[in-house]
Amino acid sequence: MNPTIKATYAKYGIDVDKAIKQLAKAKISLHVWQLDDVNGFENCGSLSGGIQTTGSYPGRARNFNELTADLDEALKYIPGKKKLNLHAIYQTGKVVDRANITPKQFEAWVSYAKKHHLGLDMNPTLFSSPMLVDGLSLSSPDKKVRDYWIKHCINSIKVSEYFAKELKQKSLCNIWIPDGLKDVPSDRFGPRKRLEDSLNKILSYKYNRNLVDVSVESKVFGIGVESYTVGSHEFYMNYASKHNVLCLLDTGHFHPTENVADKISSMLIFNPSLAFHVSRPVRWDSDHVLRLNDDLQDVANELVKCNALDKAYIGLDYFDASINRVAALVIGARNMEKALLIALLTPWNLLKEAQDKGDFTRVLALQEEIKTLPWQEVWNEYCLKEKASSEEVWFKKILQYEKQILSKRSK
Ligand code: RNT
Ligand code: ZN
Repeated sequence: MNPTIKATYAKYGIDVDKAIKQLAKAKISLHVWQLDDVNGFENCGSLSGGIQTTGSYPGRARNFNELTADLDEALKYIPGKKKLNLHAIYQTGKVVDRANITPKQFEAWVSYAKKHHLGLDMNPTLFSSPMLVDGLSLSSPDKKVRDYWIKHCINSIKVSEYFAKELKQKSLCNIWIPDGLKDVPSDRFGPRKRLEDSLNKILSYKYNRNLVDVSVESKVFGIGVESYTVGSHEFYMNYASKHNVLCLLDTGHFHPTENVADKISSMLIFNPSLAFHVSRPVRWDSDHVLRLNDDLQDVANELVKCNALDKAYIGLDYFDASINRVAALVIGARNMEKALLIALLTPWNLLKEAQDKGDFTRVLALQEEIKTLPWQEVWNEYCLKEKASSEEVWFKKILQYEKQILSKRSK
């Protein structure tokens, strides 16, 4: 590491080597669904549940072999510790009904994860299914529908336990349901009461809490479900603290002017941990690729300031079908890492001290001053150490991959 860069940061009390070490330990869970437009391997028809991918860039991964080939490529360019975030629709081998998934359908993923030293996280898939009746799953008025999804969720938690045991690291099982209504509801209480009851039934399966954390993901609205979302933030925040599960904050699931980063410190005062789907909403929950923008930086800053890097689950969640999907995964993941690095290179002690002294002029001056510190030099060093290519190199390599592999795939 260039000694002048180190000295520049040392003036602010920042140890660059320590920052790099901390970053190398932070786990990012890469969402496999960016690579295939959330299709999965079940052939379950079009995407439903109020989410949508837009674009028709060639080269979508159509099966396990193609998807893992794309992952092989992406992983080369993403520094740091990684997990893969799976959905139940990525079951492999002979497809079984979603309610009946077992570890067997995920063995191929475990082998892949072992080979690449990855962890695995799990998500039951409660969308893109004929059992999503009138847009409702766990909150459906029909007991058969609820029971079907309860079974699916319990089996997904079991798959998570299997991941954790095999890979010797904790696995997150995150429950997101699309349930909601297009127009003004006659009854808001009933569906929420049924959702509470379904979740209680899921949690009556006593999973090993040393292996698995269960999280619940709230949302504000979806396409076609604009007026009411059963699993709102208030619903899950209360449910999670009462039942000792984690809240998952998807950064695209709040009102557009709400600051999601501001929620982190409050959540961590009352909860042992927290989970994330880091996304980028553009005017709505559009799931654009992460940019290194102020919103992302704010989230990374709060995670570092709250000392939460080793306890929070950081998963990515976006899906852009209008550009090279492998590049999309790499760009977003590298931006997440960059934001964390910048946060780790920030003199929070000095900033907090100035705030507590009421010296707000100093706070503002310092906040602006640190923006021009040479974090890119540290980033290059980090990528070198991690054997992840530099900015100029990775993009060229992905273009070659596109030419040789992706462009040959038919739609
Ligand atoms: C949808 C949620 C959910 C999905 C993925 C595929 O709005 O964000 O997390 O995006 O699980
Ligand atoms: Zn999400």
